[in-house]
Amino acid sequence: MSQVIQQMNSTSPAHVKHVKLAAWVAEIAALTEPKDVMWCDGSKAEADQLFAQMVERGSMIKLNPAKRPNSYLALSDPSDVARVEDRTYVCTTDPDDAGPNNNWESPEKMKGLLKGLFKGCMRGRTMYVVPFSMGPIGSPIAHIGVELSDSPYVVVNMRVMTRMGREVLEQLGTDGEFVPCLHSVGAPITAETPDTKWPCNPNKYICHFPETREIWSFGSGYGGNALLGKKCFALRIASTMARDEGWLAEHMLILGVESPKGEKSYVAAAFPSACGKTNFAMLIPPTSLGGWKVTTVGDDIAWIKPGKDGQLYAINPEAGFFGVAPGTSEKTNFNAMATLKENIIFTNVALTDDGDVWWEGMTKVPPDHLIDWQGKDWTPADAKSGRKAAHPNARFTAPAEQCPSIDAEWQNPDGVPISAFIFGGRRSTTVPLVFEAFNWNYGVYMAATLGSETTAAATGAQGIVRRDPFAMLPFCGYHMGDYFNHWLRIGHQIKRAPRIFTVNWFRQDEDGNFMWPGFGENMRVLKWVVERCNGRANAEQTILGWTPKFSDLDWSGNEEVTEAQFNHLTAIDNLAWREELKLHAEWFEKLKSRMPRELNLKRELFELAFVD
Ligand code: TSX
Ligand code: MN
Repeated sequence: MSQVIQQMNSTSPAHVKHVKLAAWVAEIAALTEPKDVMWCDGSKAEADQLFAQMVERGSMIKLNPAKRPNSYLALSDPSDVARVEDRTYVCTTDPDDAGPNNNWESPEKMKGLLKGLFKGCMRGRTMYVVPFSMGPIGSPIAHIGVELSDSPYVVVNMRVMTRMGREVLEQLGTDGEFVPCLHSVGAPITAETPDTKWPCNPNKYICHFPETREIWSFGSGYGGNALLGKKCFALRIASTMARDEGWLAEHMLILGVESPKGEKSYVAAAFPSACGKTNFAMLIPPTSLGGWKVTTVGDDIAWIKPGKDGQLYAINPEAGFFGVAPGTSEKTNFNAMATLKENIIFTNVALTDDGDVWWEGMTKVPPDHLIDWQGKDWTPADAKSGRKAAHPNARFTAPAEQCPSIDAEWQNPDGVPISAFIFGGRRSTTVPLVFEAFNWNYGVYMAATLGSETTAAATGAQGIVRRDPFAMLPFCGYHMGDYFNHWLRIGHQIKRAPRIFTVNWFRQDEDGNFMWPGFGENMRVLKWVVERCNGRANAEQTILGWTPKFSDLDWSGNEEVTEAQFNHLTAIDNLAWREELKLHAEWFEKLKSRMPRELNLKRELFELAFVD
């Protein structure tokens, strides 16, 4: 095994030629006082050894290899189950640079506070050095990070979610640029505080320093709080890099659409949470449409840069899927279920008696007995009292290459050319099934006012629209008004701008029934979208934009939607839109200090148009 374990105070291993990296690792080791430092090479042997250690300590359960080969289950502390937005900070010199969309503290004060928390915080633990590339190694769109973490769970997850290890260190060379990402669960092992199965600290800080491009995360071992390549780097820090350098770091899936003739188009799409983004990224079209195919480039994040030809090119900076398990089934996402067959890390799902996993929505009928995500016995009787076997935010960590629909170009270092952007929210009223913006700036308006209704499960209250512009509200590392300006500017800079569409799979009738069947049937909409881009689909002009008439979609094999239903589903209700525009005004008011004039003007134009 090529890993190097060292005692602290000794120098870096011989193969580490990057002076700045070696110095930073030594500085952090001196601050956090781990019992040793391990430079991760990213090998399978290294991961196997870490899994074995975690199984021995009770931090992971090895699943039955006959059912789920090379797969593990981690059950977290009940206090550490999701991203902690109220503990997430963007630390800029000027508070207005962080904007009202972020918690703010000054870099100086926050660094001081964090240095206090990190002092000796890794005592008794190993500090892992995890070099990782967001995007194919060496891609002109990719960037490198190095995470220092005292969590072996983080290491094995980073190995799936990023390109990680020795090759990245080689790519860094002697002076390559990297984003330093410091992470600790904040639970030193002492005589009074022995190790636990899921160490964490009730005092959590997820801090970003965009001006120096650094990340410091303390107290949580879960998901986006701890896997720092994902939301912290690939979205919050990268969005500020993108603003400064003229590209886009977006909370978007990327999919390929192939026509029966073999014509390929790529689409990037942003949806707020609980809209089925991963399901859309892995959609299986109805066979009745005659050979249309959807392929997956990514399910969560897109880094998009203008190419020399003036088009936008996108890469998926990740190498895996960190998806929500509950609700995933062969019916809702066949490709995801196939991806999950082996080599998977599950977190907070339930354990079956035969050593496999289960979660709500996986099968219609639950098993007779389970161990739930808190390690307690569970039977279907518990479902009746509302106790869930899997945590609603339970996750799978899966290698992207195992996805049957993975796109042939998903690792292309130059990215894939984007023909269309799609923005979608969960709206029971007002927003029609699909429409195309008249131009880039109208599209930016629609994305800037994107909203999604809270589901009863999340808040207890149904039907309240939360604004989530570009699905980026929790992930934009700077002022949202500046972000809108950046999007407007990009539109001027590129030669062939992608067309921009709004979709809504979730409109309901008066009785509260979904009017659109969704899932694979969304291919009918996606086909119209790509054919609009290729100049082959008809549309009707409305106040909102271009919308399809019933006859403009391909209904081959359709048994679900009548023309009358479709007209209901795509109707534009002037009264509802006048109310909607008032909410847009309230929303823009919150971003006033940096709000682009262009978007306020567009809002007023819509207001005039909707007064009949
Ligand atoms: O993921 C979803 N998509 C996108 C799929 C490509 N979901 C699940 C959202 C929760 C994460 C959807 N739910 C979609 C959808 O298009 N549409 C709906 C609403 C819906 C739910 C159930 C039915 C129809 C629509 N029908 C039956 O249950 C039979
Ligand atoms: Mn996401």
